[in-house]
Amino acid sequence: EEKDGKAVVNLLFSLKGSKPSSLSRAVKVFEDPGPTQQPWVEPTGLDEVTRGGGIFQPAARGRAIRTFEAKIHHLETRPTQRPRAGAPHLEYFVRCEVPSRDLATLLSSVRRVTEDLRSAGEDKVPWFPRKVSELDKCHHLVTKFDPDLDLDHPGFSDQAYRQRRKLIAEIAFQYKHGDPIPRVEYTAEEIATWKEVYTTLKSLYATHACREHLEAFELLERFSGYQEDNIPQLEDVSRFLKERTGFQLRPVAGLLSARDFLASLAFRVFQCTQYIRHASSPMHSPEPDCCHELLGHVPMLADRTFAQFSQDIGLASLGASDEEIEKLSTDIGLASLGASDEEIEKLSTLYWFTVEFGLCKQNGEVKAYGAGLLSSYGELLFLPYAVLRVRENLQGELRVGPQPGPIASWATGLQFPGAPEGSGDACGLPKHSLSEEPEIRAFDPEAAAVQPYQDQTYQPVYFVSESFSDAKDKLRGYASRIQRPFSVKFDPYTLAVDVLDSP
Ligand code: HBI
Ligand code: NLE
Ligand code: FE
Repeated sequence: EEKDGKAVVNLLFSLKGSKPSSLSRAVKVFEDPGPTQQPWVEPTGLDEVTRGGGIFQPAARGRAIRTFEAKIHHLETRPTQRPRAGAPHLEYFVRCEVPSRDLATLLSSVRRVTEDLRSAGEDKVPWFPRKVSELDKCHHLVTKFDPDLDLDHPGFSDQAYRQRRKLIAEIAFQYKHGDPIPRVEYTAEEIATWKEVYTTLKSLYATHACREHLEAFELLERFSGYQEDNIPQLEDVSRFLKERTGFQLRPVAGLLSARDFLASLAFRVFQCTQYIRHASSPMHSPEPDCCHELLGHVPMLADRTFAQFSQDIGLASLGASDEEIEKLSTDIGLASLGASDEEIEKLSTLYWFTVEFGLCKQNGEVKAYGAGLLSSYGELLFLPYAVLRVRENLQGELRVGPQPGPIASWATGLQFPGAPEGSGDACGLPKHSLSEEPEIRAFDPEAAAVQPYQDQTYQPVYFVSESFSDAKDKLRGYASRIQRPFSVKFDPYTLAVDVLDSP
């Protein structure tokens, strides 16, 4: 970016070698860190940022690079995304402002002490939101499950319900980033549906929900209007989340395209429906509704690790190309070089098996952390019928049908809380006469990303992680293997995404 003889550049690099001599050469480029007035605020991923210690003390921000009269706007270190053996494991990200005439000199000096230098890239990438307010343009709805169009929707022949949905959708259509989210006055019937869902789910959470969900749920009951007789207002809940993890809500009229939905996660924005499911099917809804968002997603988004995990999926999705983006890009004259079409599909699938239907181990028990499970008491009640199977050991042999395979070592000894009475099998789970028992596999992003899934009714397959942070680490590994001609970096100060050309 250039303005008034000043250039603002984003630089991402690692230092050549890791010996002190090269460190001291680098210091000569970014000279003399000193005190700054700006407080040190954690960049994304608090847990993985190495602070202090190196040459870029937090205090260096805001100070001049003396040699070039440059100002450092932002500076941080983070682990290298694709570490190579023997190469440095830390990357440096710097945004600085220099007089335009010094830019070339600065870049060549920095190049001397760094490798993989990447700088700001503006025009080689397809359009995607670069700052949080541009989410106003991410509003492409998918008509699947629309009560006006889908004959199977439980509200299809209920005119009053469809009218109500239109009214509430209007809030989302009018909404602009930064507006307070308008409150909805819910009807007695809507509150009765909420009460049915809320009380049943609450009775299941103690045994079925993961610890993080239980903890946040308690806070939401205390501070954000979570009660059986009250549907919480999105504005109140959004404020709660902002304080916990920086996530915020924005209202959305229905099922969004995977692209727009994932893109918003990159900015720690969760697109949240405000209407409620039809009164005739409280136990399960194939489409998101406020029960799903408020009871399933919101408590999880209040957890730091989970919030980071969700944002990582979002960041990985930015710039992936599909036909729609292709066309749009051609229309406005941009070359489209994004990741392949398939990547968005794979990331949505990954999202599905983690954020929506993920299981994790806690104290030797399997617990639900997926929002789609935590908001459907029908599916939660059914979960203990799932059978643990090992695919990895089958070595090409394909088994079809409901008979359980050998019990994996990680699976033995795990107990499902509240498993229904029945003849227990080797891993403590009851066999059931259901024709198709769901199965549970160890979480592996490569496998989960291509696993066919079900969005009409209960899942035939679930993936269980060792823990959240394990799922997060595995996902990060997966995302770093996606080929993109650029990399993205979230700036938590401006809620914007910086785009950097690859070397
Ligand atoms: N849209 N409103 C909304 N809510 C979701 O949970 C949602 C979505 N669109 C796509 C989606 N979830 C996922 O199934 C993935 O495709 C990302
Ligand atoms: N099946 C979930 C529920 O009934 O709450 C909603 C899933 C939305 C993807
Ligand atoms: Fe969801």
